[in-house]
Amino acid sequence: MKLVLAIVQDKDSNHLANEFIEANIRATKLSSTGGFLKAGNSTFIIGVEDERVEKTLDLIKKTCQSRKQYVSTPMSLNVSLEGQVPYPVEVEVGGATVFVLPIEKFQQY
Ligand code: 2BA
Repeated sequence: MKLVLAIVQDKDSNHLANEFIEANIRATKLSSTGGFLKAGNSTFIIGVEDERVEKTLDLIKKTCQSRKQYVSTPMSLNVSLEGQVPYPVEVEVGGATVFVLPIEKFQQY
């Protein structure tokens, strides 16, 4: 069994949750916040049998789109902008950021 952690954009999260229900893949959706944009996103926790991991990844890949977003200040630059007009910087936010981890034990009580 594997634990799939998938960080997706809020715009795709309801569609993805419905795809999981249809495919009988059990998932928990958490509200999360991106560290860089400090904007809301959704994190799915999915415990899934090894043989269904690829199906899970396929659903995430087909459902989640990458989109461009604009940040009004170059937050990654550690410089003072005093007296300067912030300008929009384009970032490409991925369709999904996915981690697949081994599960040592799975119990339900
Ligand atoms: P955020 O941290 O809000 O990042 C949103 C997008 O901003 C990123 O898209 C990337 O295009 C850009 N970005 C992030 N950090 C940057 C930096 N230091 N300099 C320049 N641009 C930067 P994605 O890479 O597709 O990430 C989407 C969301 O997935 C992230 O939202 C974060 O919540 C999560 N994420 C991405 N990589 C992660 C990782 N290694 N560990 C944990 N969470 C991650």
